[in-house]
Amino acid sequence: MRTPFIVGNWKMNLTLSEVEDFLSTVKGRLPDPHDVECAIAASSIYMDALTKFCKKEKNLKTAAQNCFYKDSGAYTGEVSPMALADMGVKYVMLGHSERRKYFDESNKMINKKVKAVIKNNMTPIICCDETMAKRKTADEMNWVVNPVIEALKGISPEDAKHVVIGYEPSWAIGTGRTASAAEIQEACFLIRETLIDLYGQDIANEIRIVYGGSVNSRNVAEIMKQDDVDGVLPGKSSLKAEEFIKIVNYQN
Ligand code: G2H
Repeated sequence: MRTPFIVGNWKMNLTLSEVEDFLSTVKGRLPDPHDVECAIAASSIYMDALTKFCKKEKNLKTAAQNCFYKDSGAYTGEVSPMALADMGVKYVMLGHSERRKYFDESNKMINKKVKAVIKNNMTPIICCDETMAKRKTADEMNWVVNPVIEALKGISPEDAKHVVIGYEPSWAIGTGRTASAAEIQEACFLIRETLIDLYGQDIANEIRIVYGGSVNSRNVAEIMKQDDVDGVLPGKSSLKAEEFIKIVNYQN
């Protein structure tokens, strides 16, 4: 079945020495990867430090927070998916609500990035945003599933079964206001139903859906109990190594 997946999203935080402190604190204190798969999504400037650490510490995987959809060329300031893969990066987060909000990333662009990440043998963590306004007004099936449908356009069933979907209601991000376990399950169930429509039950059963939005060591266990929730994406609470260790060891 689906292995629980916990990805700390550091966003644009930490200095190199803080990254080194974090990694030395978590060393040897992460769960067995068969019980819980753990990853850190760091800024590209820390990919080298992180991938080197992860080669020794098999319980931690490296994730990038974004990348471009071309492998190389005259795209000043962008990060190549081919270069990330070459460094040993395993996952790339795409379409985080902060990318959509501050950098105008569209579903169309995210779809191109999903294809580029898969082409480079990495796994996309496709984030779909949901605003409170949309939840209140729009047709129930649209408020969270459209970004999933758009991001997966042209992705084969064989490739789709490896992707991770991140459900992140923007009203719960960095606000301290976590969605309730029932709200999270409701959205993740709708995402699963959409995946069934797109790819059939067997493939949909393999795809992991993770929740992000003010996750911490106190609420993680309840969120993880939900049927269609396969993991979490803690942001702020992943910055402190001791708190991250507690979150990933939620089963103990
Ligand atoms: C959502 C989450 C990390 P936070 O962005 O993906 O952030 O846990 O700080 O709400």
